[in-house]
Amino acid sequence: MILKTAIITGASSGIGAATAKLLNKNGYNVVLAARRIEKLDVLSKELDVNHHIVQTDVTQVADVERLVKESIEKFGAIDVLVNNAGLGMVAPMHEGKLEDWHRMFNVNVNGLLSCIHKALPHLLKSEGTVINIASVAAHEVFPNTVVYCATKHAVNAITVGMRKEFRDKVKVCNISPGAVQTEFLEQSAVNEQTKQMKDYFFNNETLQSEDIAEAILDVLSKPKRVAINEVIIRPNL
Ligand code: NJP
Repeated sequence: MILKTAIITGASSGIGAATAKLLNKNGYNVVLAARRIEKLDVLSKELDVNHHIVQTDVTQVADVERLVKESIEKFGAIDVLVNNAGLGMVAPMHEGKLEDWHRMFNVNVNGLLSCIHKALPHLLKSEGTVINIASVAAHEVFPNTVVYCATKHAVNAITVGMRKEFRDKVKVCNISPGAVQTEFLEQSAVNEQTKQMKDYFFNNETLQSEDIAEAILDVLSKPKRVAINEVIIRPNL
């Protein structure tokens, strides 16, 4: 039997790692992409043989080209691209660093676009699926995360536009989580706003990475005639 192949960016922690495990357990070849190779090596011990690691910084086009090339060389096709690599910095705009704003756009938007651009010919061939990990911040704008919200609004626009252009050729879905207990807030500056958000994330029964991975598997498990284009998952609080 030919297994389907999924590239997962940001597979070294959180939602990406949980997705890699769940898809692999459910019969997918998984290609793990992230910068922290040591974390990918640890994750690989929990997977069956049908996986491949490509150290990838999604902001580097050459890395993304290599990711796609090695996925094809190893597994022959790309059926699923999970654009999950992303980060968010929490701060009011007057305290924000310009380099952080640019970094969020470079990873969350430009990196995602590089992955789509390089994988698209293969996804068209396989009639595959693109899953963009957007956010509730793709649909609402919150203070203290204004630039992050802008990046995720851009992701939403890309998903909506791709759905209109590709229709029956490539399925496209936004998975838009609320608060998920991951390393997400570790990147952020130490400030009052980050502290408040951490308190909310970790002192409540917010989402687990596995909840998001299950939603991704559910989207991928539908018959060809069914395209789920948007899933919003919030903590039940
Ligand atoms: O966070 P975390 P999540 N090139 O920090 C990777 C969205 N989201 O799982 O390169 C390649 O555990 C990084 O890998 P590494 C969020 O916006 C979350 O929560 O090794 N990869 C790591 O694997 C994001 O799009 C919440 O450092 C790069 C991964 O990204 C997605 O969920 C809420 C990279 C981040 O894993 C996964 O985040 C929401 C690069 N240049 C949306 N830079 C939430 N947690 O509450 C980073 O609405 N990565």
